[in-house]
Amino acid sequence: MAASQKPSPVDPTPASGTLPDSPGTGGETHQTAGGKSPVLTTQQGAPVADDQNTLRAGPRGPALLEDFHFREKLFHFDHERIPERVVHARGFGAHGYFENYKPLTDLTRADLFQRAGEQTPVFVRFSTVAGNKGSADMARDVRGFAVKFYTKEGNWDLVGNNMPVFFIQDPMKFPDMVHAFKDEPDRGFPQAATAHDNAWDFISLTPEAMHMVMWVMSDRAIPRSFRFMEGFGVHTFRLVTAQGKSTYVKFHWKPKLGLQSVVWNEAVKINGADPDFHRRDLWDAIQTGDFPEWELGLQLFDDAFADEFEFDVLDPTKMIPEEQVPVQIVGKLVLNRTVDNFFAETEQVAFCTQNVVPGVDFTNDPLLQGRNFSYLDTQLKRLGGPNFTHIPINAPKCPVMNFQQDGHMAVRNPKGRVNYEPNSWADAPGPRESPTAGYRTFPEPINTPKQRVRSETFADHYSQARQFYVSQTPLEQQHIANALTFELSKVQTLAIRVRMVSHLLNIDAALADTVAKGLRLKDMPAAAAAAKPTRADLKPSPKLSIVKNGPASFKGRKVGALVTDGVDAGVLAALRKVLKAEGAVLKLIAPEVGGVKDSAGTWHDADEKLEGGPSVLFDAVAVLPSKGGADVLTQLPAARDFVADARAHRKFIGYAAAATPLFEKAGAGDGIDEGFLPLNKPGDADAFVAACRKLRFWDRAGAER
Ligand code: HDE
Repeated sequence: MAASQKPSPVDPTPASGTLPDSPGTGGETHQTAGGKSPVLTTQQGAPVADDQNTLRAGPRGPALLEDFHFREKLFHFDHERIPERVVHARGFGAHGYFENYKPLTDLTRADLFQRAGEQTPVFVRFSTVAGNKGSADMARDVRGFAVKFYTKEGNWDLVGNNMPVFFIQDPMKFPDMVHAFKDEPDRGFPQAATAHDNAWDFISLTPEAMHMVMWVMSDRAIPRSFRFMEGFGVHTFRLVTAQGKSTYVKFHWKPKLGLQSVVWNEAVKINGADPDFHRRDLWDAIQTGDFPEWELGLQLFDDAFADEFEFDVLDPTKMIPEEQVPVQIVGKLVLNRTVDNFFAETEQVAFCTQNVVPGVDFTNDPLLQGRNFSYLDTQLKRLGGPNFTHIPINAPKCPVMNFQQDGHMAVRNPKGRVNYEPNSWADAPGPRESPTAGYRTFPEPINTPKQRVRSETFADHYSQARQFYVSQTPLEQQHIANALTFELSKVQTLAIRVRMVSHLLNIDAALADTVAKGLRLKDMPAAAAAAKPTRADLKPSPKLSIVKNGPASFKGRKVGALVTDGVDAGVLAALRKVLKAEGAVLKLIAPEVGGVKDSAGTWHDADEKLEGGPSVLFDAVAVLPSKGGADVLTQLPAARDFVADARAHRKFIGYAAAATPLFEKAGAGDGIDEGFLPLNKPGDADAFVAACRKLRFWDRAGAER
């Protein structure tokens, strides 16, 4: 059997083409039940005759060591796992491009920003932080938002989060922080949750964390979708021109579809109904051609601003309100391709904050400096050697020319004799450095003693925490208070709860009071000692609220329609049409997964069986039983939950008149408010979808469940 050039079925991802083709089996095929299949081979390419039975001495005898196919198969299987990321283990990635709107030559020499309309390939990985690889998507947590730009002058990794600040100011504290947040070491739980003693013990002893705590207790920590959340580079970076001029920059990603989060009770239920809620959402959107988009925004400032700003721009627990330094939009990020192989791409992608390109530089933010060590270091453990840059997902898409060689799994091996420089091989001297084209570090003057200290300018821990809190709508403030109360109620040590409330007193007295009452503290503690008093004069920043920055339309959102046999054919058709025009999705939920027959006798396949499609999975719901169908639904607990949850989560509910008995049975009968919209005739669909653009009927009376 002759080897051919055709790739074998185990050929690596085609993404970058840096790996050689495996020889395969000469493209021979076999007729099988499923059609023509290529011949199965060992990793060495030898064709396999029997993949069902091990080689043994006689039909009932012992296995033989000689069975190279079995041993190789098990050996490979035994080594399938690599260490999961110590943080951000659970993630989901996709490919796309960044498109630059206009040349930014005056700001940076970074190649990707030089030409209007130029597209640079990217890979983006979203993640939760604390949970392990198998944890649920909707944990209350920060979301990672890591972008790898494959530029013509090397890979630039912007490894950000969906919150613009961080818990700590010094990288020395990162291992302590992560240890405290993750499952407790003696018991191995709780998983993917900070609602436990160790986490709040650490936080309550770390006043610098208070600003970030406000963000993590807000609805930002339970986003409805990766597509509806912002991203932030967090640290102050530098942009540097070809002439060496530096401008400070904070990077922002703004979702084109606006911001949206879920409410906590929904989050808890989503984790049960669909632990893959976020990854499925991104996968579905890309697969159906509804490509998620964000715009890249820059906050630009100089030393003069940095000097007069109330806080230190090197302090990663502080942000710069957009009202103070507006965000300038310079380009867009489009995710338009899901991965071919989760492990090869999403798992093996290695983001390193040290990956910058000429024109982008670091500042002395201590956390950023610490990260620059950690990310490179962690890949060695995770990916097994220094050649992880040879893996297609990590390989730059521009020439890589240097004399680094060998090591585990070296794939990109240079030819020829020269492996050092300088050399005197005139015919093929190999690459040499270029003082003009090469990366040049911004020559920031440093003249200061070496010491282990925390800068005085980092000492105000409460003012921006307060500013965040007072920038929220009353409902969002209530959610923060509820989240703090919930988390601290899971803390068994009273002293920790009390210590946290003493910090809240420095942020907002009413917030501290609500939480103290929610926890039923016997006495209000004294406010925590503060290095700097809280500034109450910082203006609220409306950009910090999710509700104030919602979408302009219902695009990208989902309606779950609960239907039965006899559902009004005209209403269903109209709803489908109006939602399609809006760019939203309709999913049909029925008592049986097979589907329903509408009033005109047309069959509709269901997307979900009722028990598998609770209302928490949708942005709005329509309850469209026929008269007879309503009798069936009222008997089904899942139908009652569908309605009761949608109502409690303040969703817009479209409904057929026949649904009223179900509402009564679900305890929602006398609570039919303006968030309930009739869907009795085709013309009603427009008003329903128009209402849905507001996402939630926040004015609904009664507490959220
Ligand atoms: Fe990370 N972080 N981090 N982090 N981080 C990692 O790198 C670390 C920080 C962020 O999808 C690790 O490859 C230190 C801030 C994201 O693959 C590790 C410090 C921000 C991701 C690491 C921080 C982040 C990571 C684990 C404090 C927002 C996931 C696996 C000095 C700006 C990237 C890995 C992906 C991952 C270290 C703080 C974001 C261990 C030491 C601040 C999005 O290297």
